[in-house]
Amino acid sequence: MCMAERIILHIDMDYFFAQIEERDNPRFRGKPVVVGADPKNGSGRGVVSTANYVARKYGIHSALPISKAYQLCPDAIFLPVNMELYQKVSSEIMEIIKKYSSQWEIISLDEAYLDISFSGSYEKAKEIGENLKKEIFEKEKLTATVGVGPNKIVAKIVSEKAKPNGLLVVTQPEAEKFLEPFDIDDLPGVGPKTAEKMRSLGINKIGDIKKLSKEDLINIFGVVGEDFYLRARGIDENPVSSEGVIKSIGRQYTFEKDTRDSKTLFSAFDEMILDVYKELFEAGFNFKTITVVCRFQGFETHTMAKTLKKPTNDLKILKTESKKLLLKFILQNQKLIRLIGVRVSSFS
Ligand code: TTP
Ligand code: MG
Ligand code: MG
Repeated sequence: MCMAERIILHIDMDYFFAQIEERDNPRFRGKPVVVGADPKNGSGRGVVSTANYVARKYGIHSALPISKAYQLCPDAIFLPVNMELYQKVSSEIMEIIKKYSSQWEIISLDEAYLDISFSGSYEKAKEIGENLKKEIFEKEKLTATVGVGPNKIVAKIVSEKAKPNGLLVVTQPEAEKFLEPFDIDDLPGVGPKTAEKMRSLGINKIGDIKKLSKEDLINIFGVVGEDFYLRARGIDENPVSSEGVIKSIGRQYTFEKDTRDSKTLFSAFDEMILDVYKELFEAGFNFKTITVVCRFQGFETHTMAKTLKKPTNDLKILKTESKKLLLKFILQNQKLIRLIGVRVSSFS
């Protein structure tokens, strides 16, 4: 293998929140489990965080309104989000993952990349993946899926396709052909808007992107057009890097009933601010940017951000600045409020 070639491993835990609940409550096994907002016999608001694979057979998935999930399977086991527990399990898993390479990058609570180019061959890389899965299972009694590929983009799509409890290796020469049949939505960077535009141009599969020249892609999609050109060919030079591991910390809350009651709004907001602060404190971060999101009746959603002159971890500043932003929303828009959220970012 040429020295410049890389081997990247992507790992993602299977139905993470729900799998932890199943592990801790063996009586849930084999039954549909949904973690998320309270369904309140179908009138609940908020969304599904995740569902186990049994529940997914009913069409239940992350981000689905919880009321819809209840309609699809009223007999499912509905559980609240026990974030503290999931965070604890996540950090234990990440400690295991980090042992497998000095070059790691944590993407979310249940997902990470490892640069394992040092393995020198895809056979060795596969062994590393097997050992990693085995160690996580032995220590945490949880399954994960591993994808191995020549770069981050390919490794991520490989692991998505190998779910659940899978391990799949796609080598550099296989990568381009491997990607061709998958939907354009599977390609990182292609969001719903871009996907719609691509479909209107007859581009449905990743392989179809190759029908357009680099110039065409840049003309249509701007600078990211060049990324699409490369990614469709299985090329991605992004390094695995632990810098900027967690990009933001935030909370949001959907009200029982759309409201403009300031007591309701601000007490929920205070609670979220405290949660954010706690997580920030535990992570040992300073933030510079505060973002507040406000969703009004009819799903009209706005965000406002404030960037401070200096990074801080001061709760008072967080409280004052985020409340100023929320107040602006309330004053600018007379509509009832459905959801509010607060997020801090630009960490140092
Ligand atoms: P994912 O890895 O996207 O999903 P998953 O682990 O539940 O299932 P899969 O087997 O397909 O990987 O997300 C990890 C966790 O993040 C998930 O268990 C719950 C949480 N999550 C949300 O709370 N809301 C969301 O919209 C998504 C996508 C995830
Ligand atoms: Mg997962
Ligand atoms: Mg994930």
